[in-house]
Amino acid sequence: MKALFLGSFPNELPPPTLPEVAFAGRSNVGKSSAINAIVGQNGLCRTSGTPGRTQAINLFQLDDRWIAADLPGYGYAKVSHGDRARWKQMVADYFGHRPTLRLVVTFVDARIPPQEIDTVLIQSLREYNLPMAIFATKIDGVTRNKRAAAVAALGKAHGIPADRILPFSAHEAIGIEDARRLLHVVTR
Ligand SMILES: Nc1nc2c(ncn2[C@@H]2O[C@H](COP(=O)(O)OP(=O)(O)O)[C@@H](O)[C@H]2O)c(=O)[nH]1
Ligand SMILES: [Mg+2]
Repeated sequence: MKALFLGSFPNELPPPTLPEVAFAGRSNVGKSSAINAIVGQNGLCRTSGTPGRTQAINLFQLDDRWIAADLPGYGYAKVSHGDRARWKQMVADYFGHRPTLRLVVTFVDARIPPQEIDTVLIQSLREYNLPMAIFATKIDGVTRNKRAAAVAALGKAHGIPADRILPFSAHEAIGIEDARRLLHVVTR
């Protein structure tokens, strides 16, 4: 996939143009790794072992045709009250004012029980009436015969049919082709 970094935007975004897909998830969930794997370019998004403090939306233009918006991670315990409020404001502005937004992908960690904070985000996406998908990432960390049950539990907790949750792993290249197909279809 041809990729062009459009910039890191802590405040105002460039005006909406091409069809856009947003990627959301808790800090450290594996979002940057997943975007890199889907785009096929390691190092496009910075990955790290320590939850970042990036409070900005990073935009990438892909195949001259669509835009990926990497939203700041949430749920990191050590951020200040002010940062948390800023995060809320930023994503509310974004979800409410991006007419080109075709899909919001929420990444959840397949290795741990469903997280309340993810339910909160998914519920707010519903309130904005935004189409959504869930990528259950780090699925490599779940024993093969327990993967279906893990996905079912996530679906039940977040109120999403299990067949709309994509098992994913950047490390073991699981779900990458399905993700590419989905993103291609929604940005057509
Ligand atoms: N086991 C496993 N670990 C992953 C996977 N994807 C990312 N990670 C690890 O999770 C940590 C955070 O990854 P990163 O992509 O920076 O997460 P982000 O904060 O959500 O952007 C890093 O240590 C990655 O190596 C995956 O598919 N499987
Ligand atoms: Mg990241």
